[in-house]
Amino acid sequence: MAYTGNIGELVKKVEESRTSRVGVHYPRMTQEERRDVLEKFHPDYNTDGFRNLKVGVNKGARLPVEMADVFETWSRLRDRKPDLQADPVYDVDVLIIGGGGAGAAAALEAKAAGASVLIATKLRFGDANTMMAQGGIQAADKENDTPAIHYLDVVGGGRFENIPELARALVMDAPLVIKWLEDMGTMFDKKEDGTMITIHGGGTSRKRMHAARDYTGAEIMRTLRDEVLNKGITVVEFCAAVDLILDQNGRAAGAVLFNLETEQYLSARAKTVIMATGGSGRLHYRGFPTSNHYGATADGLVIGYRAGAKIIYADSIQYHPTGGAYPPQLLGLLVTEKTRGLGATPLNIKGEQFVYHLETRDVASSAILKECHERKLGVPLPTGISSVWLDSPIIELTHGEGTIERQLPAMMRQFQRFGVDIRTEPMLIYPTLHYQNGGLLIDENGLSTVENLYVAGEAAGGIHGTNRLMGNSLLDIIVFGRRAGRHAAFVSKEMSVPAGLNLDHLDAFHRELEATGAADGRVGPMLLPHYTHR
Ligand code: MEZ
Repeated sequence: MAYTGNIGELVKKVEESRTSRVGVHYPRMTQEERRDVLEKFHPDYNTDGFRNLKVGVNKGARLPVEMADVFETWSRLRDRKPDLQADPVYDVDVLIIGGGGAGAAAALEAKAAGASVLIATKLRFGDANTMMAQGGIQAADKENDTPAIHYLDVVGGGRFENIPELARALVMDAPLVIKWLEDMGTMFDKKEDGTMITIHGGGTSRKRMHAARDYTGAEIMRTLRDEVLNKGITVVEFCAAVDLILDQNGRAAGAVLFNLETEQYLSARAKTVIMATGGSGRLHYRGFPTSNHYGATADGLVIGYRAGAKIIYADSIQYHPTGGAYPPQLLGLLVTEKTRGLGATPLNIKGEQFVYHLETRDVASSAILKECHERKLGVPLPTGISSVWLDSPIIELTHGEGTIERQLPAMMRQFQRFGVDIRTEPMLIYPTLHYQNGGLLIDENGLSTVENLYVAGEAAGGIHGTNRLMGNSLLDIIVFGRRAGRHAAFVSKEMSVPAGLNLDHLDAFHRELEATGAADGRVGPMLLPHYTHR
């Protein structure tokens, strides 16, 4: 029992109300109530944490301050431009930057289409947010469901801001993606008769979340990584892209890589480039803790933007309602939404539910912030923060003993390490910085606004509008990774070797920084969080 003292006393309120909550659904909010709680409590609606970009193609756009700061940075190559006319260290058709799920999926499709492929990744192959996604991947492949219904959920959840063609591509490819993964060896949870077990996530109107227990991302990444290695695709690890190389026509034609171990700069020439560098949670917007991987420092956004790629909805950040709050070692770590999907309920200090357990993430997070900060009904923690309960033991009462061990084994172990048995004790949670809803603007093939530069995964924007639903990220990395890989390979086949390689866009960007005084000595991309021990 990790809950002692005051918290130990407060747990009793949760226990007292538990049986009265089994099978009873707290009312969902009306659209007006949702709008109201978002406007008052969601961090994206608080103008304080934003500023306008002073330079680049989206000059004037509103960005979180921390993101604007990394966008407005000097290139690492400012005083040390490599000789691009010399033979490049790597020379391929398709250069993929990033070794998470999107990069791996893109590599497999590009290779299958006959292209020569290189994956360059900042850390180790598979060290990425894909690995850390837990609860599942959405696809409308059951009889009571269709991609059209999935589409309505996606755009409703996205506050109707999604680019329709991208949302359409997402849902239409989804059933095929599940089959593709399964054929490669991903082990999804199934019933004894072989049908997939699917459950709800926040904001879904059908049970379409396919999972591998609560380590779905790790299982998908395992499959993809094995397949990439089996296909003999070259992967260079600990090599971060620090800037894109363009050709004489302004098309993407490679990247300058920085080897983190040897500290050498290497050039990679390519006919096409796929940016699959992931998100930016490690920028810790507004000081929030994050569920994100260590490498999530917005690198791809920074170098893509410098090369002229447009961004969309970069001011839209997702705070996952259920980040760990206590014990302190769990602060910010993901408590998977599958926990809510199985019926766990958010409760205040009185043991009272205050929000329907499957509201979308933006609404659920806002309701928690309201409970803690306006209604002052959060559970005060010895660490000085306020939190709310997520009543996990109710899952056992609803679905039967053993459900948590079977369906949430990773979650159970994560809390058990610190003395909390989530089968009998509720969790303490608070919103955590989870996802960047926007990113570099793409089309249905993953093509950015810079010719021959593709983007897939969290670095891409427009698919999810301003609020992504659970399980649509593991889906989008595969959908747009595959689309980008295929298209890039196709384009590469039609092209001759790019000529006139240059880094002239850096000079232009630096001139803008100089003229506006925007950079203030900062160098980017960041590559590792500022608290890294180097
Ligand atoms: O899509 C996600 O972000 C996801 C699966 C996270 C989770 O809560 O498990």
